[in-house]
Amino acid sequence: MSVLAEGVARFHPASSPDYLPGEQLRQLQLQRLQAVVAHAYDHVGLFQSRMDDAGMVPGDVGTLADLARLPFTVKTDLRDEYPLGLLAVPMEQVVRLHASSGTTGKPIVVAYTKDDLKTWSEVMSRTFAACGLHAGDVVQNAYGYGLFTGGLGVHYGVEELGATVVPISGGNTTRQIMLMRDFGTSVICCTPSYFLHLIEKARDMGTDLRELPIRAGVFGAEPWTEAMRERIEVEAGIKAYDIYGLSEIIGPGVGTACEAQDGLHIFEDHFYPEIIDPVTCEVLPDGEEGELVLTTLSKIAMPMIRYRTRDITTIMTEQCACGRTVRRIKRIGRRSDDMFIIRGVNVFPSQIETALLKVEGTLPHYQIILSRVGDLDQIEVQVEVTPEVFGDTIGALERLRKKLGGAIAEIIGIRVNLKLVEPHTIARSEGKAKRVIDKRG
Ligand code: DLL
Repeated sequence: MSVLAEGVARFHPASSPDYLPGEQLRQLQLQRLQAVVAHAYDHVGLFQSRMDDAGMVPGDVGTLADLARLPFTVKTDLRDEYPLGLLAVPMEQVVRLHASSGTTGKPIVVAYTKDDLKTWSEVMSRTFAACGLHAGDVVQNAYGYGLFTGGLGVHYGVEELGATVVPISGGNTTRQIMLMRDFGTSVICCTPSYFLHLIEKARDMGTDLRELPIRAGVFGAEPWTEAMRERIEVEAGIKAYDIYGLSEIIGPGVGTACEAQDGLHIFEDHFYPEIIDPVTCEVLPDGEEGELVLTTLSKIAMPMIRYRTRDITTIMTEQCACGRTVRRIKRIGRRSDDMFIIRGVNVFPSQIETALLKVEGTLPHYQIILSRVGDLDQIEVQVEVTPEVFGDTIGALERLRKKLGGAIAEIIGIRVNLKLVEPHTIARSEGKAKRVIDKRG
């Protein structure tokens, strides 16, 4: 069989777990859940003591609903057990470590056995299949290689699918554009904010991405809005797919958009999703918004039971037009960690992004600066504007400021200090964008 035929066969509706009939999927999930809970209980001290405290033994998990009785795992557990206290296998079975830098203190470390790496390649190739990639595609991988899971996770997924990976990593933007042209890159993988930088750099170099063979982007690792997706699709002439994942669970490959581009399918045969009320910790029914909690169903080196992601979303209830049976979550627009409170109002960066993308004359580059004057919190939003507006009259800038100020106030309910700045003023990211600078101490 040719590589193309194999790739297609592997992900054919009849054989991919993405299309398992509901009952079969639930059965598989239950079997795997029982096995992973027993594995974690037998080999990880923290899980064992938490279950003992809850008065539970692995044999108590008789149905998928019993999952809701198990204790949660949180990010600080990984920090407290730094580096490898949550390892469930002897070190001789670990073939890879990754780490997530986090914003403060020690990173969190995650480990993989050979079988875990196979699972990861599988879910990543299913991700790419859902995004319409196939053998023959030239995939430029501009996620960072190294301890970050983005680079290597994408890398092996592309190879597993049978497409060509160009392992360029992040940064060196001029070279990215040269290779995109010379190699006939058909798909780019990076953070959405880095892709915005690429579009801009290409334009500065006199290259219009719409005239290159690139037809799709596989973007994730940070929140981005639907409005940003539309902007990227128009400006680069590509389809922009959203992919989701986190180091604690596996890296990228937890969920992906498909051709219908309406939410992200979770690879439920490996990662079981629940939505909880972040305050009461009650499990919410599908269709309600809350915090995503994930349980790994097949991870061996470092299983995670009911990991609280801090990501806010909703499990969608309708069947997807693409025919996949694995459930979908809505685009993750916000993390509970990203929320800041200004004058008693909860604000998420994505709300600012939605507002500014509605107003003509602005560029999709912005930053939010929080400070304190006396006892009062201040919020300043810096937004780049197009060269045309910037070079226009003071009156034109003033009109734009009013319009944008109004659009932001309409969404978040308070007025912000707006600073309209020249193009290229705000620092560009090569990985995850830093949208908020908090100087409040
Ligand atoms: O960012 C893994 C990844 C790499 C995902 C490449 C997609 C592509 P961490 O560094 O551990 O892992 O960060 C995980 O990033 O909990 C979310 O808050 C956020 N995140 C990841 N993907 C998305 C997305 C990788 N598509 C954290 N939309 C997660 C919104 C995302 N947020």
